[in-house]
Amino acid sequence: MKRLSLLTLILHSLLFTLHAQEVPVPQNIFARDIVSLNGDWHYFADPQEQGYYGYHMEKLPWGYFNDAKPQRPTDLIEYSFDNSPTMCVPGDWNTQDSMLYLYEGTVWYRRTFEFPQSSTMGEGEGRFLLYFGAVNYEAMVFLNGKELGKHVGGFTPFCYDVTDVLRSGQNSLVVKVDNKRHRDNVPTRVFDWWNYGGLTRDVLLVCVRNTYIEDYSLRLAEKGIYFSVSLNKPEAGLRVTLTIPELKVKKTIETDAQGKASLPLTKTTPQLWSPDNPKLYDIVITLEEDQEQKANSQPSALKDQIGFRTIETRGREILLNGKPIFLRGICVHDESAYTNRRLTTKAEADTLIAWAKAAGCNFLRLAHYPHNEITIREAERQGMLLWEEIPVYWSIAWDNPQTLDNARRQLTDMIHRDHNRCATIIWSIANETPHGEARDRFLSTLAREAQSQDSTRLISMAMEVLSASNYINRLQDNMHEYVDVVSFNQYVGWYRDVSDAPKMKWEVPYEKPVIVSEFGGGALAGKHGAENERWTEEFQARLYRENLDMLDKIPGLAGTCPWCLKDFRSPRRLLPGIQDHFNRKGIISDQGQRKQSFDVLRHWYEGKK
Ligand code: GCB
Repeated sequence: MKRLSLLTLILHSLLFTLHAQEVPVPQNIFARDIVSLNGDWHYFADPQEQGYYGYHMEKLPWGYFNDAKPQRPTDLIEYSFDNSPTMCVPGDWNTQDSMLYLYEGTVWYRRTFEFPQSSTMGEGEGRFLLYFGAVNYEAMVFLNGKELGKHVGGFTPFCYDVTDVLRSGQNSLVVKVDNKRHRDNVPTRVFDWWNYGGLTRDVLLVCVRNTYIEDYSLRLAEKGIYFSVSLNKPEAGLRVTLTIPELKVKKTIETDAQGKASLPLTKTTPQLWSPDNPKLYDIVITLEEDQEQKANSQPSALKDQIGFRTIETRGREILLNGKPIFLRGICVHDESAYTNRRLTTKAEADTLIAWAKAAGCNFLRLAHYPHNEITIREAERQGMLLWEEIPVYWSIAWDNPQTLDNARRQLTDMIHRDHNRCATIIWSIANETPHGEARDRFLSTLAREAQSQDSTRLISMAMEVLSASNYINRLQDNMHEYVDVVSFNQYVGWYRDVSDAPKMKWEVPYEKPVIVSEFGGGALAGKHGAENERWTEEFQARLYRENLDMLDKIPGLAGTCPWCLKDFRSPRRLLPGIQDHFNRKGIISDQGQRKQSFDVLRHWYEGKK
């Protein structure tokens, strides 16, 4: 009996590995031939993971991923997706089911779908990819009972080739999602935001040809534009055509033996993208099919909108398109206004961007992990510069090579997803990390990785300031060598005495631009009182006035990002009647009320235009 089940297990795992494979996420997924698998998914919580492990913690071949149903009256099956409630995907589970508000553990999700969904789908040559925009934190994906793989990291997309696992008729897609916090994860066990669990971004079935454009890049070069493209396999001699109608560009190039091609367009001078002129160009990239496919198919066309700009530093200045710019920023979490849940729609992204613009901002720090791609695209359309970040936050397990691999993968995936988005000017590799050799090794590896993946943007990280004496703060961090912009967080007036700001002096001994990546304090919207009474709007407004005066004196100040745009949920914020699970450092409340600090900031930013 034992032997038989071992054999079953071996066969089972062999089948799993034979049939599906994780593949790189194709660039610009929304422009592909996609079928949405969003909508209502059945779900249930499984705090002991009994749908995956037996009572001796052995893996179960008959786990919940089989989506089994009793066939005979005697059958014992102690779960049922069909009879479980549904929740909306994309979305977090915490705000959709009050029982799951603070839940951290495993939830099983299932949806069924018909395949093919149209008469042409699935005919002839082609592959099918299953795409997840983000699943927090660990996802195990099963299609028709077969395990496709496991993905770790809550904010970046991933994809499986499911061509051989799809079946015609009804398919069952099951995802085991686990958002338990662990010391060795990225982020680690403690962080100041809500640990929203679930299938938080889109789930899509993507139809591609056998050979398809996996990635492409268009950017401003020293002269004109530089275009490069790579296929999903090393196929030579395939013709790729780039069209930019407004610039009268139509050029065809051929792939080399690695399935790559590139082209400098030296005579093309696009208008430059900037917050004042967020000019985007429609582009089309087509891949001519190989001979076999040519006969019965149209060339596949990929459409995108691309902006062109440069970003660099000169001494202590940041230059956008060659001109110094002051980054009038603000920090924000990937959480919707009013409903206060994981952001999932364009309208929700637009609200946050509109609020930031009303406060006079031209720059958003997307804290502390990669945000929804919708926000990045909307920011690009609306002329909002961006800082993107990975969740290397506070005290990561610096000595664990797997933790480094995890962080590196999140960084690479973020860069891969957004490298064509001109709004993004800074990749941030960390936030408020404790100084030390192991940390320096870890972070310098990430900085070098970001630099090698993308030399067209600036690298930064939010550093911590260790005060040298009571009223002199000197920034000292070995990581200064590895970043292009020196950024630091500081909470003078909040985590230290409220009256300190006017006395404080700052020293930044590096010949690099400086961004104050956080400062601020809490206030409950509508609570009024004296300027020295904590939690009042008056207290927060005073803190803003004094901090802004203080920061203005920092030599090389090239931008500020107060913490933060909107009150956001955090399980660390417990004070009843004031916090109630919200970090109250927003200049706007969770219900959209502007606090007095909003006007203080807006006024200061007026003077920085
Ligand atoms: C910080 C963190 C940020 C917190 C903030 C606070 O330094 O970077 O994630 O939410 O302070 O409110 O204390």
